Amino acid sequence: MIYDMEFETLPREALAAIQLQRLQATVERVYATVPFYRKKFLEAGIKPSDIQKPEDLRKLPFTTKQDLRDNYPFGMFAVPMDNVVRIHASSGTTGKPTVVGYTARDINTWATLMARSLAAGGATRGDIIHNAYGYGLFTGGLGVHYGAEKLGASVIPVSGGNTKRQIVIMKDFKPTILTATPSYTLHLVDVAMEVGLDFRDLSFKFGIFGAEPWSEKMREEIEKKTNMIAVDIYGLSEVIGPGVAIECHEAKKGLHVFEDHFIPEIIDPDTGEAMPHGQAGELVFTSITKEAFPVIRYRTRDITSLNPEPCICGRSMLRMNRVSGRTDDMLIIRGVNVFPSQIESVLMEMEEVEPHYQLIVDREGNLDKLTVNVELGEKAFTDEVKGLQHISQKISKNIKDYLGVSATVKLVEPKAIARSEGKAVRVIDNRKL
Ligand code: DLL
Repeated sequence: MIYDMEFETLPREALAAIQLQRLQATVERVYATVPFYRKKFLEAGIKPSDIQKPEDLRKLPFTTKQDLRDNYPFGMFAVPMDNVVRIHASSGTTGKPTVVGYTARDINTWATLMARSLAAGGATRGDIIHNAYGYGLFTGGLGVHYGAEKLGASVIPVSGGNTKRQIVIMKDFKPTILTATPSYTLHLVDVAMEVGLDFRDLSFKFGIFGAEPWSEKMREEIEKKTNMIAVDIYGLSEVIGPGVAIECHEAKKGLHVFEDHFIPEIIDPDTGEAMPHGQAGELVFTSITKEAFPVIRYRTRDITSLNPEPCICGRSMLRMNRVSGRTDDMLIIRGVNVFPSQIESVLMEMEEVEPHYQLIVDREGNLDKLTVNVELGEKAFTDEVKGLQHISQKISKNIKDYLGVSATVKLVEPKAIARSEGKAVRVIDNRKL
């Protein structure tokens, strides 16, 4: 029995009461212990005692990634270092990494949340979990690891990389759950094939995939190639790591947010105004139980919407829809806004190409130029009549028709695009150099 599970089906009013009480305690604590928050609250004219009802959350100022950078490395911690037992960091492609800390109680909270996540994703104590998320400063590996142990499952701490050896382990240890990024999963499938193994013949039942954006089409592709049920898991280091939200394997339709620990909001990224349920905007989180590194109204830059509809699984927690991209990932190509995930959806409609792609953006004179590199699949080689030029023209036309942006499509040989052991690198924006 996983402790805390009773929060998942609470009536909404009961949940709101718990949230308010935990929020008040958190606000009081950060005001007393983190100079950054005290200063921000004073500037906004807010005292902890002003938080009297759930809507009062909106009176609090936002926290941004830049605020965390300004307080690098430990300036946002709300406890003395004596009480910090673990440190993680997110690699950040620009600037300094974001550093987060955990007390012993935070580690226990996180393990419980991950046990609940794995259970929602289909895992039980009888399962063997092949954990191919990277171990180290990244939160994926250790986050899943502690959750799996708390659940009572057997965890194989294989981490990312050494892919051929992973295939041997999968064959011999017969794991039933795979945890990895969706892009690394596709790489595992390819490498298995190279050594003459069909992934569908392995013993997996469920895959718990996240840490990067992926599309519904990508889910179909992975399920088809692996014969497992694929669920989406979401999280970020600043909020705790994985275990912020997950799909239930029953519905696979939106990710239940663990609202007894994190309060989600959706805002208009330009104005900061609250957006109604159902409308897409920037996801904001407030943590209400963390000790070492609480965050108040943290702007994630992830774009999604919230769905309050009841779910067939019986959980009363709000669902967030699949993250479609990040505000800072959005490419503006000659004035048109494009997310890599939208290009992915177009590519995944085409049988002739594989779900391995990279977007290259350059500036030629004053004009933006988008090049889509995509790998050819086997089907492209058997389809002699139409030829490669026809395929690239068709992709260009679909991108133009669906997204309104012109792109040069370059078909590259199978395996030409570098594989990642963790998060895939989908965009190379040379304009930023
Ligand atoms: O990626 C934590 C994690 C590990 C989540 C394992 C799921 C599984 P960070 O490295 O801090 O933490 O990166 C967080 O990754 O703000 C999103 O932009 C993106 N991301 C994470 N999960 C998803 C997902 C981990 N399911 C950043 N769909 C987040 C889309 C995701 N994007």
